[in-house]
Amino acid sequence: MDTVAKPAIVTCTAPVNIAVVKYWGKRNEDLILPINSSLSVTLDQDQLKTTTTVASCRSFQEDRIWLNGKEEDINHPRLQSCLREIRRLARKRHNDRDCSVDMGCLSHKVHICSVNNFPTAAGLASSAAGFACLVYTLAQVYGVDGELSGIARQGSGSACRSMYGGFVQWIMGEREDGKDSVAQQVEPESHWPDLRVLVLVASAERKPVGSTSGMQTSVETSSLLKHRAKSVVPDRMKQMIEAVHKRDFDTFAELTMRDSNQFHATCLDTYPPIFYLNTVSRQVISLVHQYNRHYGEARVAYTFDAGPNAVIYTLQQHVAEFFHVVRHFFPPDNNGKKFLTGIQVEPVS
Ligand code: 2P0
Repeated sequence: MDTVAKPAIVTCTAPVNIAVVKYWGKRNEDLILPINSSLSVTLDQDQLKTTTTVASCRSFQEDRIWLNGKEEDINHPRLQSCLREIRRLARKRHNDRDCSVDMGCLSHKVHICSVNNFPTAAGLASSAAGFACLVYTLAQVYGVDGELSGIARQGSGSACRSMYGGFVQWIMGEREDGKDSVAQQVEPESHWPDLRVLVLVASAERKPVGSTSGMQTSVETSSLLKHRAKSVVPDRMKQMIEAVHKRDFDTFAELTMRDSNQFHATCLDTYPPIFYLNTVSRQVISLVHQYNRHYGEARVAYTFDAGPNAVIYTLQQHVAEFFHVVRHFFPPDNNGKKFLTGIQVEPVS
């Protein structure tokens, strides 16, 4: 009687990150090398996360992947890059005589299931959590550890930042092979315990222009993007890291809003232009500025990614009042269309 092959199964979760200095534009499309460094905050994975299960078994005939219950093409070049790189690392470890790596398992095919607990492709960094989770889970299956953000980057640029908690920078690097284009923790989440994040969902619809093609068109057509990458972001990264170190919310807030605004200005400067913000997004921007003006200081900051949903950074002591103000100006209607679902999320490790 033949023994039934039992799969080795590993499940992991990975959090979303929200950039306060945005990544937009690549200098190398294949290796996913950016034209500027970026900085983000990793969110609490109890609320916004990807969960990935990888099963590896000698009876599997081929690698396969299911995203949110639907089978997708495993031959997608970015998926293949991540699989190839993790397997290469595992093989290398084994050749370096690390016996914890089971060579048998290296020849096994994998089945991958990945689910998000938030709307995919609505500008909520789903690919970041998705590829970070995929790379981390594959690494567990193949028994590899160490610096993995350079592999997650090859799945989706912003994914490299989700490999760490707290405040994370993605250093653009200078090398052509991309080996120095990795993520690095700037501060752990415990550094700023009263920082809070609110996600205001203005629309859960799929974005009209995906980030990958959007930034490609911006690189080709926007002179503002070139100016931003060369002359704005390098200083802004230094100022942002300094503001985080000092827990200086006023500076953190202004830099965050300015950077979001400049990112959306580069989208408008792209030809043909890309519009990610909608009427509700613009109303939220006005509301935040009026609120801050009322108090004579920056108490809340908005930032928008490649979609209309607002992410609000604030401090614990202002959450209840600001949430009340948002509810007042954006009351929920019966269809849930008019308004914004608010989720409070904390930065995490
Ligand atoms: C960011 N975004 O820094 C910026 C802000 C969207 C706006 O990273 O082509 O999905 O996979 O590298 O990572 C979205 O870009 O693009 C993104 P690819 P990705 O978070």
